[in-house]
Amino acid sequence: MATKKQSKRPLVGIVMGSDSDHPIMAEAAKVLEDFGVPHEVLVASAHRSPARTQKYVRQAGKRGIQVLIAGAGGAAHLAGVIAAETISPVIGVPIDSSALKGLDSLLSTAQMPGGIPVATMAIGKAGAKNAGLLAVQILAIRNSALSKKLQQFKKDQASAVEKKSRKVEKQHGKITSS
Ligand code: RP5
Repeated sequence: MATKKQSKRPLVGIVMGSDSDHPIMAEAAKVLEDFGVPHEVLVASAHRSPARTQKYVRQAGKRGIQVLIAGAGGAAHLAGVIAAETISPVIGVPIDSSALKGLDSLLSTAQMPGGIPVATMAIGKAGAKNAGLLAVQILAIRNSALSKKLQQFKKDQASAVEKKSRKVEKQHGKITSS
């Protein structure tokens, strides 16, 4: 069922409700690639292919998947349906694919009843990127190499802000406290 072939056993499963979600969910896959985390990517819909979704999630844990990322738009039940079938952490990404621009997906993904947690990210690409990062952070709890990579990522991100600030300061004059 997995669509992405990798040499190592995948640790993260990225599921999306439709191939139209792929340009957004590719952001999560990119983060995992950057951190060298083996993962798989597939389309399975909570509404259009419920049996496929259930089958995938039930087998995922047995195959070594430790974290699941689910992206869906509209009446977005995918993350919740996946969370109902697993004890692994589930990260939900609301996709802005409907007339309501993702507010519907955000609420459908976040407003889970007590007992079935879904870690819900921001709407769209930022949410997908953060889903990838959160998956890395979860795996890093027991993986010191990943932990070091995350620390370096934070440092690089902070340096990038300083670099951008220097450009802006050049135009407007350097502030004394930076
Ligand atoms: C949702 O419906 C999918 O996750 C997607 O965001 C949205 C639209 O799907 P398509 O009609 O583009 O396949 O289930």
